[in-house]
Amino acid sequence: MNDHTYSVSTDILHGVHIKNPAGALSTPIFQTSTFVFDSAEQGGRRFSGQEDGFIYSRLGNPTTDQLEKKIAHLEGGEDCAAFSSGMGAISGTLLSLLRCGDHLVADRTLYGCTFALINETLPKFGIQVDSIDMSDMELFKSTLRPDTKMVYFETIANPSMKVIDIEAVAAYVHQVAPECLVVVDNTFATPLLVKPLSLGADIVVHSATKYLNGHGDVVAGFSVSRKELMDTIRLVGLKDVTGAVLGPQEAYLILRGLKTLKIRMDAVCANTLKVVDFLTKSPYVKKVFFPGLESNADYTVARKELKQFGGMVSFEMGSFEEAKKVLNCVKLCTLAVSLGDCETLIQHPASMTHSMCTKEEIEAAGFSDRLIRLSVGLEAPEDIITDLQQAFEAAD
Ligand code: LCS
Repeated sequence: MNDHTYSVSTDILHGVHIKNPAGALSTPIFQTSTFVFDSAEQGGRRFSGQEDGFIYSRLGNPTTDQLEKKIAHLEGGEDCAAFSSGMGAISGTLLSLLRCGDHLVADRTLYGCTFALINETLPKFGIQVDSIDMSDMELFKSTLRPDTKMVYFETIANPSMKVIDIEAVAAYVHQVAPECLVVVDNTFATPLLVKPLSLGADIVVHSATKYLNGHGDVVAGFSVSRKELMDTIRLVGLKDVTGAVLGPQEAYLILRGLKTLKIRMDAVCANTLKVVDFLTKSPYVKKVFFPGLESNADYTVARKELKQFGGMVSFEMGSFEEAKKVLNCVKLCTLAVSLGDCETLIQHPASMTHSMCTKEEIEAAGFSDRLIRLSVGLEAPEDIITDLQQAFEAAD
């Protein structure tokens, strides 16, 4: 770690001091599954933790290790574990720290697979789940129990973009339920918009498939927290339960993608404001979901919590058929799930990313089958807007 306090752009590049073999500027890809010991004694010392050093790539790899240090630094955590997907990070984290009989409170607006993990899989293992609207602080306070073990939500929720007050939730949880861990999925915001750990969260998880990598060529995830929790997450959730280890090639690509995170996020946030302005004025659009809109119920929280409002926007058309037609009529926006890539991606949550949720669960999560989700990319914003306008007209 460096002694200087750098601005974010510099910090991403230089905040963690890394010395590569042979003076290489970029991190080499250590494409190896295992590491050679000098002696049987050394192998024993490494396994017992008496000596630092690599053993086997499911337990650690130099390329991945550098990436983990960078992400821990960016999120302000003591340690980070890299996983082979966001779902790997989320399931590895939750399954490391919860056990049969534990009580979990989760927000009801979550990425579809996370929603399914929490509401369908965890109860099969005897974990009691309350899925509620955590924006309602009174409801949250009456749902949290002194013995609740975990609270889970997304900084900017997928796909309704709601923003929960991390600081208020964490302060209340730590006062009322001392053993309870506050886990926040920071995928949509990235540490550039908010650092949940600095607001009192205990663990941050990420799908690095999105903005952190940013180039649509990697599936990856992270869990970041204090050392003591990360030891458990790494040794149980990553090593034993999921084995969902990130490969060194992917780690290299994320290290490369991270170098431009700040300029990508700034450009995407600026483009999104223009696209949102167009959407709010469009007669074809019935409702826009974006944290930076004053009409948004969470606007005050979003202004307080987020440095910028992000690159994700959802909007409702008049009907399901119209929404589908818009998706079939776009020419520049790319019809694909995922988000946070250089290209603008457009998708239909009810039939795609959240298709595992029932109609009632979708309604409870605050959206409908009329909703379209846009991940604004790095194209010129006027081109994105022209494309949406022609798709709206063609779908009418
Ligand atoms: N957390 C959030 C907020 C997500 O949006 C996703 C994936 C995940 C976790 C899981 O990450 P993965 O395992 O895919 O790396 N979200 C997707 C989406 O909205 N479209 O496609 C995937």
